[in-house]
Amino acid sequence: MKADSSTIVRHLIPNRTPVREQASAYAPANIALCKYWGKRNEALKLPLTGSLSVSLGALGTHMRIQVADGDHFTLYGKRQTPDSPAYKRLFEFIDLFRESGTGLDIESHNTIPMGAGLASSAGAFAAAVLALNELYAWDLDQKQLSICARLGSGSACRSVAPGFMEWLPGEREDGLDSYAVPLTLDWPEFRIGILTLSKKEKAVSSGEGMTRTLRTSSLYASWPDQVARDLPRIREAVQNRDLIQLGEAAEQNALSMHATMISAWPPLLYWQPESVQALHQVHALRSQGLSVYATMDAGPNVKLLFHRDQQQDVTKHFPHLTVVDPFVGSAGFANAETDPV
Ligand code: 2P0
Repeated sequence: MKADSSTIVRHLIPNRTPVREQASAYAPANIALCKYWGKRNEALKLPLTGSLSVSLGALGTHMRIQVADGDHFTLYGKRQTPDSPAYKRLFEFIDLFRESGTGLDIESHNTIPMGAGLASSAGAFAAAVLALNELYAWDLDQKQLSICARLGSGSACRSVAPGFMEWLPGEREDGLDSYAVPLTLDWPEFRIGILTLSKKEKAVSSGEGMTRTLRTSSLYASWPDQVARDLPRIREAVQNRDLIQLGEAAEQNALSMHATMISAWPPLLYWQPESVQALHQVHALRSQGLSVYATMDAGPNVKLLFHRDQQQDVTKHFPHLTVVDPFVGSAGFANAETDPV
């Protein structure tokens, strides 16, 4: 039998009736240092390659799920209508886990803007799974939580724990070996700077973008080799807290991903003039001796990687930078708060 999301979920969760009245959870967004771009199975969100990310500390999703009469979804304090894309996508996901007839009132607040290439869906689906795990008292382990979150959005599997996470792509058709594992270490000096150049919803979603790239870009054939080269370099750099090795590999990996996007048809040119300008500025700063590197996702915004002792110099050149300590602000999120019945 061909595996689908609902059979995977049935395999993972012990019950489909809530045990508590409500539960809340927080999950940070994450930024990939080695990117996930391309799926081997679209329905199960199984990637063609591994990827490696770092969480975004206090930038993520707070979600509260409460048993209710009927379904409701409030996002940023605004009630979403059942025909809105955000409502449909969330409840389609929730439906995988619940008995039909259980109404849920879901309140979500993202601390990062949606749809701006900052992967807000990763924190959202991870927070949903963490909250459901409490509401239904499933007691899933981190690997199972990661698999469940992946079914909402691939990158969400890297948001069920803070810090550096590596997504093992797996080989199985049912995807039960495709999940993220933490690289258990901290790196107190490591900082991410987010240069928000546009908060506009992107025209082509990541999911659609990767499908298009896979189908139409001849450069995509080189992507798995690029990842095979970059992923071990990035993993090793994280383990050795080597910013230069990490920055060089991460920047090349991001630009290689964009090369495959740009060569897709119709082209996926997420870059804006401001994005290119920021990249040039990063290169100019490096030539002046500053260790600062750039990465970009499926959007125009540029993220900078640097050490905290260079923060002042970096923000002098990028005054609107949002600086994130990946290890601050997400403490305790793995233990979601709950209200017992
Ligand atoms: C990443 N991105 O590794 C890559 C880099 C965007 C560019 O993961 O289709 O929203 O839901 O699995 O997780 C964004 O992709 O896509 C993403 P789906 P998702 O962060």
